[in-house]
Amino acid sequence: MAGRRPVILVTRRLPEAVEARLVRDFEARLNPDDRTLSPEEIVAGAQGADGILTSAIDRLPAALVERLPTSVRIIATFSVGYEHIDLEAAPARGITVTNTPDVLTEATADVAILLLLAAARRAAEGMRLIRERRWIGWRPTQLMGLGLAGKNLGIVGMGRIGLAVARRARAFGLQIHYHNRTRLSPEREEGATYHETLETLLPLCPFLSLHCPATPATRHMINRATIELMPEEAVLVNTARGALVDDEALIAALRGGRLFAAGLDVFEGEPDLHPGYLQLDNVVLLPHIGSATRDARNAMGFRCLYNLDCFFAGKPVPDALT
Ligand code: 8YV
Repeated sequence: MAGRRPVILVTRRLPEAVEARLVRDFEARLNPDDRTLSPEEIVAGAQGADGILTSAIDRLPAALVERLPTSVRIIATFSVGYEHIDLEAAPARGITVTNTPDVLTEATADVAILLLLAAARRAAEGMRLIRERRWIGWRPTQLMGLGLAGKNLGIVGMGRIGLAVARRARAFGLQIHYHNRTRLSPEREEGATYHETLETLLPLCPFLSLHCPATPATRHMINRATIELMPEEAVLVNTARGALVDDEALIAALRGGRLFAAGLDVFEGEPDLHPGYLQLDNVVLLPHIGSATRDARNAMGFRCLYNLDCFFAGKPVPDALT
C-alpha cells in the first residue's frame, strides 16, 4: 500500500471528528447526505476501493458480499452487532470484518436503565398527559407504577452490555438473574444467579432486559409462549435487536395487560415499527439511540479507523471477527 492511501467507501455520514480523520488518512468516499445506499450503489461505490466502513443498518448479505470487487479486503462496521454482514461469505472472499465492541457498552446500558425506569414508572404516559394539557393535578392514585427495589431483573445475554446493566441495576436494589450460553465465572457473576434456560429464568423475573445478539436461534425468543412464562404484569426492555421479539405477541400481551409495560429502543424492520405499538400507552419507544452519545459515537468511529489502520499496516487487527 506504500505510496497511496487506502480507498474506503463510507456508507453513512459519521461524526465530524471521525470524518476529518478519515479524510486525513484515507481516500474516503463519504456519504454527506447520509442516504441509504442500495446494493447496486454499494457495489458501484466499492469499485477500486480497498475497504468499506459501514453500519448496522446497511445490510451486506452473502449475495451482496459476493458481488463486491476483489479490491475490497476489509469491512469495518460502525456497530458492535454484526448480524447484517455475512460472516461466511466475507472470509470466503478474503475479506476481514471488524466491529466496535466495548466503546458503546456504558451508553447502551444507560438506555436500558432509562427504558426500565420509564416503563416501570409510566414516564411516557405522564409526559403525554402534560403535553396534551390533560393533567388535572396531583392525585393519590394517579399514574401508579412499579417499584424496582427488592425485585428480580432477568438479563438475557450476559456479555459486556448485560454486565453493565447488572451493575447499574444493583444500585436500584434489583437482584440479578441471567441466562447466557455459558455461565460466567463467580467473580464476573458478582452474585447473579445463572439459568441454563429461559424457561427457568422467566418465571422469576418481573423485569427482563434483552442483551443478546440476533441470530437464527434467538429470533423471536420473546413470543406468546415465553411471555406466558413471565410473571403477571412484568416489564420487558429491549435495547439489543428488534428481531428478538415477536411484535404481535408482545403487542397482544401489552394490550391485554398480561405485561405491565415495555421499553423498546430497537424494532424488527426498523424504522418501520409495528403500528400496533403506536396505539399503546404502556410502551416507551425510542429510535435506536442506545449508543447515541457523542462520546460513544466518536469512539465507535475511531475504533473503526484503528482497525483499518492496523489492517493496512499489516498488523494484527484488534476487532477482527473473521
Ligand atoms: C449502532 C448498535 O449505533 O452497535 C450496534 O450494534 O445497535 C448501535 O449502537 C447502530 O447499529 C449503528 O451501526
